[in-house]
Amino acid sequence: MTREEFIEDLRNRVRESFAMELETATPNELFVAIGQIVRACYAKSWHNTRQRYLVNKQRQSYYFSIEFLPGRMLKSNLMSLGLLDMVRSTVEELGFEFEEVLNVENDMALGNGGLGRLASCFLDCLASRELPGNGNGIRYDYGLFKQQFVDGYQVELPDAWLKSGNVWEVRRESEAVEVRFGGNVYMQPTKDGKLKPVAENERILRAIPYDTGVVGYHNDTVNTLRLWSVEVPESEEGKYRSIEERRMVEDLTAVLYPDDSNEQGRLTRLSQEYFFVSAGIQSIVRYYKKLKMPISRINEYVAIHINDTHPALCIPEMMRILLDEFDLSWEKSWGLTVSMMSYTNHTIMQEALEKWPLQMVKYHLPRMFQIIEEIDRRFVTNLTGLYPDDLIQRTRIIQGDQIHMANLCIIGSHSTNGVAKLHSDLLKSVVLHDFYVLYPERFNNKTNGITQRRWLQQANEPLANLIDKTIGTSWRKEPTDMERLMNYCEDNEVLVAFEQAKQQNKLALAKYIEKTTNIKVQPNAIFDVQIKRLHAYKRQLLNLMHILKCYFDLKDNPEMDFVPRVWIFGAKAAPSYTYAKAIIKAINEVANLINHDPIINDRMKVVFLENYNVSLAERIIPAADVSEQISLATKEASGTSNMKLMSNGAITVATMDGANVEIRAAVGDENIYTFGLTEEEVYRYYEQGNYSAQAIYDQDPVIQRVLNAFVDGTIPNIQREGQEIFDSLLRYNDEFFLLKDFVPYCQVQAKLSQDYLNREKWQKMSLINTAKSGIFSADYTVQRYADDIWQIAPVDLHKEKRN
Ligand code: HBZ
Repeated sequence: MTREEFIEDLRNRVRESFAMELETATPNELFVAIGQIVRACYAKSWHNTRQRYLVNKQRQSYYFSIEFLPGRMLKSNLMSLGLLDMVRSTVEELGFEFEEVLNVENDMALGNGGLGRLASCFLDCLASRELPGNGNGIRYDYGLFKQQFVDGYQVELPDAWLKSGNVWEVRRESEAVEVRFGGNVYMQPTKDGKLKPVAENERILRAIPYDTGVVGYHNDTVNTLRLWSVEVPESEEGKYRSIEERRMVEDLTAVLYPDDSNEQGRLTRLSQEYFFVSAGIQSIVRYYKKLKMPISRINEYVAIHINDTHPALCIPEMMRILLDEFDLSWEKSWGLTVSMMSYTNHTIMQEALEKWPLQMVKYHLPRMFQIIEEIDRRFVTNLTGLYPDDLIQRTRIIQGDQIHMANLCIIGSHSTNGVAKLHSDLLKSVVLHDFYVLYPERFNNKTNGITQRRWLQQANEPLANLIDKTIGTSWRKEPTDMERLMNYCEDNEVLVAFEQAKQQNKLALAKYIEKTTNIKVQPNAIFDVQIKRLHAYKRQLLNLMHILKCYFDLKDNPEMDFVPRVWIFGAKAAPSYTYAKAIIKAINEVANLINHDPIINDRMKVVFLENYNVSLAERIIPAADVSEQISLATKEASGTSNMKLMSNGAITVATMDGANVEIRAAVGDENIYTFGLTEEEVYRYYEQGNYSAQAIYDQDPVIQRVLNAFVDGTIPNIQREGQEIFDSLLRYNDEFFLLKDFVPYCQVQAKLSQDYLNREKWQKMSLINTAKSGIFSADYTVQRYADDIWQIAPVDLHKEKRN
C-alpha cells in the first residue's frame, strides 16, 4: 500500500463510518478507521491461509486456553504487515499524534497473568513461523478488572473493553454450535443390542464464535484465535422468559475469573470450562468432516493442547463425540483421544490444582460425569495387580467426592510438560512423581519463551534500531542472532549507545510516572522493577523489606553514599486475596512515607503504578535497569517477565527458581545477581520441619526494625494490614522463608548498587543480557511443541504448487 492509497482509504473510511472529514477526526475515529484498513489488508491472507490448510488437509494444532492476553493489536499488526513506519509517518504528517491513536485501543485483557500472556505469545509465534496452530477460548464481555488505588487500597472496576466495539473480531454466525447442560442421561438398548445414551431435559445454549486474525510477521500466514460467546438459541427462547433467567445464561461468558491460582469450585467457572471446550471440540470435528476422511484417522489431522487443567474436559468431550455421535468403540475412541491430547502444567502450588465436586459435575454435566467415571474405572482396573494399590489410589481421577482434573489430563493425554527445566524436574520427582512412575515417556519439558516482536521490537524501538545498526536485522526473524552483540562487549562506542537508548526509555517512563502519579523520579537513578501478579510466593514483601532497610540506613546516616534508586511496582491482587491486598496497601504507604521525606532528598523513590497490564508492561520493561525475580525457590514454575526484562537489557536479581536457573546458565554468573535458598534447602526445611522465623528475628536487629515498622506506627496508616503482615512472618512462621533470604538479598543489592556506578561494567552486563536472550524466544519454544508434541509443520508451498 502506498502512502497515497493509505490516505485515500483513511479519508473514505472516516467519511463512511463517522460522517466526518479526516481533518476533524479525533484519535478515536482514526483508530477505528486505521484498524479497518489493517483488517482489510490481511483479510485476503487470512482467507488464503484457511483455504491452504483445508486444501492441503493440513494437520493443525488447537491451543485451548481459558485465558488469552494479547494486549493491544494495532501496532503489532502494523508491524507484522510491514506498514508501521509508513502509517506512523503519514498519520504524523496529517497532523495527528500517532501515540495518541495507539492509546485509544483498549487492552484485550482476557487473562490474569503469565498463563494467558504465554498463550498469546505462542499464537504470535505460530503464525510467525507459518505453523498451522489456532487458539480456542472465551470471549468474556469483561476482561480482568481495572485496578485503582484509593487511599492506598486496591479497588476493582469492571473492564468493559467491548464498549466501543472491537475492530479485530469477526462474528461467525454460520459456525455457531449448541452446548448442552444438565438434564438426565439414561442408557437405552438399540436394535443391535448395544446401549446408547439418551438425554432428556437438557438446557441447550448457543455458542457463537468470534474470530480474530493472528497475523504472522512478514509472511502471509494469518491464523485464527476463536473465542466463544454464549446466547440463548431461538428454539429455546420460550424457556427463558424472565430477564433473570436470560441473565443467568448470559452470565456464562460475562466475566473472566480474576483469580490466577486459587480457584474456588464455582459452578459458573465449571460451566465456562465446559462451554468453550464443548464448542471448540465440536467445531474441530465439524471442520474435520469437511476433509471427507474417516473419523478413525482424526488423530492424524488434529492436535489439541490443554493449557493447564481448565480445558481438561476436552478429553471426555472428545470421547463423547466419538462414542455417541460416531458410534466408535470405547477402545478406539480412547486411543484416538489420548493421541490427540497434550497438557501443560503451569504451577505446583497445591491450592491451584483444580478439583471439582463430584456432585456438581454429575448434576450439571451428566454425560461428562459418566465418561469420567468410566475412564477412572478402567484406569483402576487396568493397573490393579501391576502397581501398588496406594499408588493407584493416589493417581486415580475420582477420589472421595472430588474429581482431580490434573489426573484426568495426564491419564487422557500422551504428553505432560512443565514450563522450565527446574519445574519439569520437580513434576517428575515430587509433584507428579506417581504419574512419572506410570508413564515416564509422557513427561517432558518445554521452557517458556516470549515473543521478541512485541517485547523488544515493538516496545523498545530505540534498542531495536540500535541492534539493527550494530549487527544487522536478521535477529528480527532469528532471535538467537542477537548473540552477535557479544562481539561488541568491549566496544565503548556501542556500549555508550546502548546506555543512551536505555536513558531515552527511562526518560519516557519518568514522564509517564509524573503524569500518572505526580511523583518526580530521576532518570539517572537505578530503575528497579518488579512487575507480576501479587502473590505471597513471589515475595514482593521481600523487596519492600529491603526498601525499608535502605530507608533506615539513610535516616540513620543521611550523609552516607547512596546510589539513587527508583523502585517500580506493577501488580494486581485477586479481589478475594486479602493478604496480597494488605501488601499492596503496605507498599503504597511506604511509598508515601519515603517519597515525602526531605531527608531522603530524592535518593529513594517508590512508585506503584496502577492497573498493571500488557500495555503498561510495554512502557516499563524497556526502561528497567534491574529485574526483580525473587520468588522462593521451587514456587515460580517459570516466570516470563524475567525473560522480557533480560531481553531489554535489565540485570536480574534472582533466586534459583523457574527459568531464572536457565537465565543464569545463559548469561553466566557474573552477569546476574543470584541469592537465596536453593531447591534442596527448601525441601530440607520441609522434611525436617525446623525452620524458625522467630529465631532469625530474635538474632537480627535489622530484621527486627524492619518488621516492627509494620506494627509500631513507623509506616503510617496501616494498622490492620501491618499486623497481618507481621503475623504472617512471625506467628505463622514465614511460609515463604523471607527472613531466611533477607540478608543475602540485601547483600546482592548492595553489590549491585556499587556495580551500577561502574558504568562500563554495568553497560557490558546489560549488553550481554540482551545478547543472550534470543534462546528465550517463544519462536523456539513453539517450534519444540510443534516438533515433539503436536507434530505440525508449515504448509509445504512447493508441494501445493506441484499438486
Ligand atoms: O504461568 C504462571 C506461572 O506462575 C508462571 O511461573 C509461568 O511463567 C506462567 C506461564 O507458564 N501461572 C499462571 O499464570 N496461572 C496458573 O498457573 C493457574 C493455575 C491454576 C488456575 C489458575 C491459574 O486455576
